[in-house]
Amino acid sequence: MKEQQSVYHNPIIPGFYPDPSVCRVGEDYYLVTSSFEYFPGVPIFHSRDLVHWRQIGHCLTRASQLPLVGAASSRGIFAPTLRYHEGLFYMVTTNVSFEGNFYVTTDDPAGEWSEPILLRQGGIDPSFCFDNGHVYLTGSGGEPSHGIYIHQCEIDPQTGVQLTETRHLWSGSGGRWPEGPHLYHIGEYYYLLIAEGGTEYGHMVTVGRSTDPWGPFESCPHNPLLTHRDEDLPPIQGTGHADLIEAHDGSWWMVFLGFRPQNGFFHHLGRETFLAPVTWTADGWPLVSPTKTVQLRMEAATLPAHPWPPEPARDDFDAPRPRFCWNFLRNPNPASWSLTARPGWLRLYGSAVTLDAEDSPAFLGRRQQHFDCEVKTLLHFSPEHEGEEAGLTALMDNCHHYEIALTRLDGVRQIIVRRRIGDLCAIVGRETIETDMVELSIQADTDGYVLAYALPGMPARELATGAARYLSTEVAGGFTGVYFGLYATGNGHAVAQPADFDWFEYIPGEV
Ligand code: 6LW
Repeated sequence: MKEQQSVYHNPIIPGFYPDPSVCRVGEDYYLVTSSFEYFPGVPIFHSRDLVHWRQIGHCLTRASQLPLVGAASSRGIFAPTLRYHEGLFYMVTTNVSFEGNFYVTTDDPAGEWSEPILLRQGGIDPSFCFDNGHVYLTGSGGEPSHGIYIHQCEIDPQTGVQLTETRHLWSGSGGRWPEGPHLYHIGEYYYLLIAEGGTEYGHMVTVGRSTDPWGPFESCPHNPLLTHRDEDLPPIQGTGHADLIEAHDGSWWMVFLGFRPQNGFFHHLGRETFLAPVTWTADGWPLVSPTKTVQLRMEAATLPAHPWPPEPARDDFDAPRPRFCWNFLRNPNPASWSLTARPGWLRLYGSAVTLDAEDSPAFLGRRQQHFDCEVKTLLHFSPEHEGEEAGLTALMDNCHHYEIALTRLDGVRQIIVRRRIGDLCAIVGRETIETDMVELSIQADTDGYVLAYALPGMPARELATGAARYLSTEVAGGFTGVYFGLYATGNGHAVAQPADFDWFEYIPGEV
């Protein structure tokens, strides 16, 4: 018999993994999160204990499911909902840059998902509730100028066709931006769990209930169920956008997003996935905790622990497909990268497009998931023409990133560090080098980044630093978090030679 754990740690999925939604199939749990302008989209995770998650794929792996050409940063895919019903998984979400609300289905969550089925109902944050032959599509709609509210219609799950008009359902408990709704039929009530307050420091989870799926909904007397808006800034803020789940042992849980401010007032890892146990009051309302807050170290009995083997720190690029942790920016040009052209290396073919564009530069990146960590790569690149560049970046969005790169500048081969912070862009470190083989590294802590390089057989040389604050949500805005990326660009023209990366290491520190 496996041991129950009495302690677990939040966030359960660190780094930019917001708007979590969870479903259960027997003793298996599946979870999805938002992905915005990154491709493939909507990462999907598997767990056996709700605490330990491992990624098993993405729901949106084809451009036909996920058009992102020209999508602005923090647009693209907003909050998804994952549900399982009679042998099929349904993932419903919004591509705010293209077709709006749609869903995809599969019988194998680790495999390919269907082509998108478009939904007529507008707004964001769509969710399905399967209920005795009815399928309710609940979402957040209205107009910012006339008020946002939760709305709903009934659909045919085979075709997506809307069977009823969209109706106003609930405006929440009084907070701004009622959104992220999920409807559940539990016992004699329909519970409508929503987020209010906006996905920043005022965020909260609230609930209403009704005996009818169309309402009227009575607001829970102890709303909000969860909020950190009245807590000291560190360690957790912005908790909201939750999804409720009954575990196979009958215990109840909630996954939700939150963020961890650093040094006072900023957070740069994005909104992360958290977990809290839920109990029920005698009069049938869910309760997270009497304080309405959660901790990083949660003292709670969980399902029997089921950890997964840790991901190896080093990616040797010897598989033909990128590992699940990797993402492209928007829809990558298939000719911009290869894992087979030079076996055992990632090859990037730089185009004119730079990291500054809301476009698809030659780029492969993964989330920064730990405040303290180090990333390293071995680059082989011969910049022939002025401006040709390849390197390693810490990137919040197209206007906020730091990079260390091998380039040709003023007719000479150089290693540079560039800081791009909003309208300010400067090369803040540069050294001439002879070789075309160089190890690049970025060392991160809660304050910022140290960008360094090492020539073969030589100790590393620190070239410049960058403050984490300028890659934070408070500075950059938006909904995402920092990525570490490998990239190549000709800064206005195509690069003559490909950039080859032999390996990449992500060495985590403490969560
Ligand atoms: C998400 C919505 C939200 O769709 O942010 O403000 C959006 N809250 O619930 C993107 O995560």
